[in-house]
Amino acid sequence: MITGSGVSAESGVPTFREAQTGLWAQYDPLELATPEAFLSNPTLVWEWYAWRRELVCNVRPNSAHTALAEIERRKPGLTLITQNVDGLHQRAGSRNVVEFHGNVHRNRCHECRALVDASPGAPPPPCPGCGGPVRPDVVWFGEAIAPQALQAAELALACCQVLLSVGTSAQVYPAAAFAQRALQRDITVVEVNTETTPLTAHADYALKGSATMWLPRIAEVVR
Ligand code: BV8
Repeated sequence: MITGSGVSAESGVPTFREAQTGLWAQYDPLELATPEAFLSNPTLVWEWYAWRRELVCNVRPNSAHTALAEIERRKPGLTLITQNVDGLHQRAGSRNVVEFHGNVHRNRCHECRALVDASPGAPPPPCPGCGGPVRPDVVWFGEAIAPQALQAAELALACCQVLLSVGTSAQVYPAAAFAQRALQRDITVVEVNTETTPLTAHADYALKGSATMWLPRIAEVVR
């Protein structure tokens, strides 16, 4: 299972490529979600994540999130690899979640990577351990995926028979490579998306439509 921001869309969380709203409409997420943007303007990047964190805290998981948690209860071997940083899968009850791009509710030191408690308000003080700048514990463009997340995702791919790709534009790597690698290994790939993506033509089953339309139905037939 791999999910993208389309799963959270129906909870009211803008997908990564949708225009940000309000003050943030003038910024491109692909540019803000980078170490360069943080180092050149830490306050701006911190405030963007504070806005996203608050937005996510004020929404609820939707029926796609709860259907995925139900599928995991019926299929304990399910691994949910999510590109989303909003924590909504865990709030819906999913347990075996690989946060491939981190989690916006955690903060860490940009230098020593130690997790740091920081209030979501004003930009945080320097890292208490090494004095480095504190930033959200997410993976930015140009940064490597955390080794433990990469290892967990590779393990899941190594032993999976069906890969469900839900609500992702399949354009961000290395996450997008998983479905492609699954197809090369004769793993059945099912895509759920409201639009066509680079994966659609290659998937074994491309289910056009929303995550909240398809995932409860899939949960119904999973025994
Ligand atoms: C790295 C956290 C190397 C931050 C994010 C080839 C190989 C390797 C790397 C690259 C490569 N080519 C390019 C790269 C570099 C880059 C990359 O992929 N760039 C893209 C733009 C081409 N990748 C990286 O930089 C990665 N790191 O490669 O490091 C390295 C190695 C060693 C040492 C140093 C470096 C890191 C990428 C991680 C970036 N961080 N998030 C944050 O969130 O602020 S990515 C970000 O995009 C989000 O996590 C988001 O989830 C993710 C992917 O987007 P989607 O989830 O797919 O969202 P999107 O809006 O695109 O699409 C939504 C989809 O949902 C749409 O298809 C829509 O139709 C659908 N939808 C909408 N509503 C619904 C729906 N579907 C169903 N139901 C609905 N209701």
